Amino acid sequence: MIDVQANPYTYNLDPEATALVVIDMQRDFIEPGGFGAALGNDVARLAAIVPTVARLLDLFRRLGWPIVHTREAHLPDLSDCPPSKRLRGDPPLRIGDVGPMGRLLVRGEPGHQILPELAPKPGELVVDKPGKGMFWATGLHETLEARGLTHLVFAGVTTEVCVQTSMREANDRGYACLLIEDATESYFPAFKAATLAMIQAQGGIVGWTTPFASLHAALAKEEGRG
Ligand code: C5J
Repeated sequence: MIDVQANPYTYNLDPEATALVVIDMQRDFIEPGGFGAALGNDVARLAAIVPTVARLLDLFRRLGWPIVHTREAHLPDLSDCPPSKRLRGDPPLRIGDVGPMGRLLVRGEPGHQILPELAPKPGELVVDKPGKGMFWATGLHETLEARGLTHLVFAGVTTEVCVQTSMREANDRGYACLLIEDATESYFPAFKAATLAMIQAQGGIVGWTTPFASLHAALAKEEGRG
């Protein structure tokens, strides 16, 4: 096991059983003209973490450890999008409507793609999910179990929605979860801060958090071996 300095206390990472999970670093959430912007959000806040997520991906690639990328989106006929999700609120464009990056939050459209600088490489798992959580209607738990993975390092957007939902679901399924603080972001700074505090509270009730530098320092020895 490798000790990673973390909050609320040291995270014991299993080098044989750890995957990186990058949640929804899609154009639809991070670029102007996508789903996030249609909801009235300042997407520039999310773009700020791209360099740190890229460093995290590089680290896992150098180590040869598994990487999972998720994308939130729906089938073109929207049969996997509950009306309660599509009809919520009063945005100028809804899921499935045509925006500057194609139909919002629909699979195969330009906005569905992961940012080019974080694009998945061959051999990395790409999971399309219709919900906020990464296990709903994806079969991901079975895939991770089949590979013997027990430890998940999380990054991506948004902290309090898809990242937190996925991390809570993973925690309930028995994974030891570590969220990289500067590789996740929210449209709302207070929500990010609250999410980190919630995860750490009560002895790490949902898992652990740490800055990228702590993980990098802890894995430096492993990298030397790689
Ligand atoms: C949202 C996400 N915020 N990826 N999706 O609707 O967090």
